[in-house]
Amino acid sequence: MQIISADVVVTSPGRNFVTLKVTTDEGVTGLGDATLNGREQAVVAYLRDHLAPLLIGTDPHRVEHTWQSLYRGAYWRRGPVTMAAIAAVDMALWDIKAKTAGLPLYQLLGGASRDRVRTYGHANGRDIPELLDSVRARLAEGYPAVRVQTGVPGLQRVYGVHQGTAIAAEVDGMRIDQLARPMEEDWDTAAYLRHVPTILEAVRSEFGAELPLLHDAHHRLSPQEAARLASTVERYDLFWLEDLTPAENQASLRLARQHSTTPLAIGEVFNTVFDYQTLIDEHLIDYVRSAVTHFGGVTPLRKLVDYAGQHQIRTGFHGPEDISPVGMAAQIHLDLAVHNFGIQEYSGHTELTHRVFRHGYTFTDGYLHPGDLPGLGVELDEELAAAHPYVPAYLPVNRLLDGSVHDW
Ligand code: CS2
Ligand code: MG
Repeated sequence: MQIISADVVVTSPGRNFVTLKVTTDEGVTGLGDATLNGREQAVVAYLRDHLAPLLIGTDPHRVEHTWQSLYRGAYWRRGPVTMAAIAAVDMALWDIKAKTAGLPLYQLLGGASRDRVRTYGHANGRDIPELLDSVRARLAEGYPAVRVQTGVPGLQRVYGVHQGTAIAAEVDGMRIDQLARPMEEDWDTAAYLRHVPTILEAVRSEFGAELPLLHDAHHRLSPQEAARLASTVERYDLFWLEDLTPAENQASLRLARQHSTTPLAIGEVFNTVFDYQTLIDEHLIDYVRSAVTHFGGVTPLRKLVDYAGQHQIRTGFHGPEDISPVGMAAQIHLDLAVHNFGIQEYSGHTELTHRVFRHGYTFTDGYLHPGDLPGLGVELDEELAAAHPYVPAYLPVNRLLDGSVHDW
């Protein structure tokens, strides 16, 4: 079997998605997700101009060899653009391999280790009453766990707070056609640190002590602030506290670990195992977050999961709307198969997105299952995809009250 074409499809059914479609001389095709929110076109160029030509004429079954060739052959390694492009190739080759075998991907990854995949949904509100209503809505949809985010008193626009549906084709309340320039959000860490305990206190008193609660600090705190927050919220028994501090400096998590037993999750912006080494070797985290789309694909992510598992660290793959149904399908197969599974983030997608990417995975009463279609189980409606062309859109930027830029 040989690859005869590798085509990049960019579509925007409410938000931008980048998909690689690999076709073989035997007519078997494979799909891969290469969506990098806010920098999509950089990955398109990397795929279209640099990787696709190298794939023509190669054997799609040589998944490991192709991954190593693309990673080592570039000389320049790592980084979100490179690893998203390689991820799309890797997913597509696994899709082809599993389709050729007539098996769903999870069967090639060791088979099912569980019956279904537990998820968590996003609850948010500008204030606490809105947040409580949003938690009720997620529970009514069957989510067994909920991430809680709200506005911060005194701040106008904060990450993770948008009105209306949980399945947002929006970024923090803005439609994609309103993001041709980065939306400005504002931030005040002191106000945020004062506010978080009141959020958790309100949710715990309304919904009780047993509901698994998650909160995302979104890379905004210094190591000292992170340690203080992890310690302050310990009494609320969170399922996890996410992205406490920008963890390029992995050692900075030591302080939080010394001051709290609150479970920590990190890694949605990490793209190789080297981003995690200190965090895993010193057990500074409890969950690894990288999505298959941003970590170079199924091949490296399953290796990371095994490495993390040696330290009793579990998975919590990133699963917002900007992971396409192709990337989501790939990680649900992994979720079902790996032993040290933790939880899967699942924001869902819009109805139009589900029509562009017809998929075999199911979401029922808060649990996912990849289904048993051969391969990833996803089909791309290229005609419908073409009807929704790319829309230039940036992620927001964060500013402190003095106007200086801060992590978003
Ligand atoms: C967030 C993401 O889901 C999460 O945990 O951190 O929504 C993140 O803001 C987006 O994926 C950025 O594109
Ligand atoms: Mg996050």
